[in-house]
Formats: sequence, C-alpha cells, structure tokens
Amino acid sequence: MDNKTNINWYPGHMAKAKRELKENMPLIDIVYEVIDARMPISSKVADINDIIKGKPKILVVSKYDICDKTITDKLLEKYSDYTIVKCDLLNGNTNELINKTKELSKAINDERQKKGLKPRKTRVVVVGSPNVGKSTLINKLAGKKVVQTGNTPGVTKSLGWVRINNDIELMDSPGILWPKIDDQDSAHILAALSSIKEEILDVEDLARFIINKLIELYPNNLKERYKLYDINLDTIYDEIAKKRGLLIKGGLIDYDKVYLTIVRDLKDSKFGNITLDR
Ligand SMILES: Nc1nc2c(ncn2[C@@H]2O[C@H](COP(=O)(O)OP(=O)(O)OP(=O)(O)O)[C@@H](O)[C@H]2O)c(=O)[nH]1
Ligand SMILES: [Mg+2]
Repeated sequence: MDNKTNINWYPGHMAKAKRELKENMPLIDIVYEVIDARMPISSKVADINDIIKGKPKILVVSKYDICDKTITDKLLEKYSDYTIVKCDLLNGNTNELINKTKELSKAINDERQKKGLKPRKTRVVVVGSPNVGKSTLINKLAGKKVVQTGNTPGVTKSLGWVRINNDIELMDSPGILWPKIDDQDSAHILAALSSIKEEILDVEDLARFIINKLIELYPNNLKERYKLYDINLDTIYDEIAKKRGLLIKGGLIDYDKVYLTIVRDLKDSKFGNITLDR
C-alpha cells in the first residue's frame, strides 16, 4: 500500500486562497463555515479561528439529507458553542440560515448605532474545506448561478458582492480551506467523501477502507447495496464483482473495477444515509 491516501496535500492555490481570505476579513461581518454532515469532525477547517479572528460564525451543516442523523446530531453537540444550521442544500430552503443571520446582523448594527455609526448591510463570506457545498450554498442564497459547483477548485477569483436581501450581502467566491487531518482515519474519511481526484488516490486502499468502515458501522447498508447474504472479508470483493458483472474475459475478476465501483458508490450515496465520523 503506498501513501497516496495520506492526503497531506495542500495545493498552492489553497494557500493563496487562505492568505486572501485573511486579508479580506476586515470587510466581513459574519462567517458561514460549511461542514459535511457525514463527517462533521473530519471536514471541519483547521485553525479557523486564527483566520476569522473572532468574527461571528454560523456553522452550516450541509448534506444533512444524506447523513445518519442520530449520529451526526450527537457529534454536533461538540459544537454547541456555535450557532448551528443543518441544511439540505439541494432540496431544502435557507430560511433558518437567513433568520439566524438577521439576528446576528441586528446585534451588529445595534453595536454600530451605539458608536454613532449608521446601520449597514451585513457582509457574509462562505468558507469550508473542499467539496462540502460552499458553492451550492452561495448559489442557493443568491438565487442564481454565481459560482461553479462540483469538482472545481475554489480559487478566490473575484471579490464581488451578491445581494441576498435588503440586509445581507454575500462575497461571491468561497474561501476554500484545508481541514485538520488528525489521523489516517480522518484522512481516509475525507478522501472517501470528498471529490478528491481519483488520480491522486490509491483506489484499492480507499475501497478497502470503505468496506472495512461499512462492515464496522453499516453492515446492513453494505449487504443491501450488493445483495450479499453475509459478509466475509475474504470473499467480499469477489462477491461484489459477481453481483455487478465486473469480470474480464475468461470470467476473471476485474479488481480495479471493483475498487472503483466501491469508491464511486460511496460518493454517489449508494449506501444510504451514513455518517463516517464517530
Ligand atoms: N445531497 C446533498 N448534496 C449536496 C448538498 N450540498 C452540496 N451537495 C453536493 O456536493 C457536491 C459539492 O458541492 P459544491 O457546492 O461544489 O462544493 P464546494 O464546497 O463548493 O466544493 P469546492 O469548490 O470543490 O471546494 C455537489 O455535487 C453538490 O451537489 C446537500 O446539502 N445535500
Ligand atoms: Mg466550490
């Protein structure tokens, strides 16, 4: 097993984005930090407080629709100091987020008024680690496509503001930051649930990690997906291959395809609602 899944990989554009975000912080009133509900610990940005310097923050928990809610809720208790908003950014609405933002915004303007300053629009920035849903959130709040979603690296390109409502403006590009990777488990969870390019991953290593994790946490979901009667680590890859017809000529098993299928099935939420952090 090589070490490609040891994603101590911090591309140059992300270092630049972090620097730019730090520079832009004086313009910002409120920070939305997006984390992925399926990995509320592993997707949390490292040294966020160092970057946002005491600005009010709302923790936006994206992908709540595809997480294991009982586990995620329990893990979120860890962050009870923060304002938390759980979201389905694909099919849900952002009413709760807007309302909480208005509350904070009012407090900020009350402070300004006390200092004899005029109230002004509250300026918000979206930050978070790769693939958590930052661009989806920006577009949803803006009500139009302001930024690309999917697999595009979140480089801070422009610095414009988008109107959300009479009180709130949003920076038009997200701050992409790197999560703190405490251990190999977190590194693998991130690799498994983010769209990190397959080329930089060791797909076999990742697939084996996913299978072991599912056996440990969600054995029934695994059985269900591949119609397995029981789980035997010695034969599971062969069983999956047979069930999915992943054979090469002569009936031999195409293991590369088996591993890729497992990795892609997880990305496509084919195992149902799961949360991989504990
Ligand atoms: N099911 C579900 N999918 C979501 C949700 N939010 C985002 N996604 C999906 O997650 C993927 C990544 O979303 P993006 O908005 O591109 O994420 P990002 O944080 O901007 O990603 P980078 O720019 O690469 O860092 C997309 O396929 C979205 O459709 C959500 O609440 N629920
Ligand atoms: Mg993006």
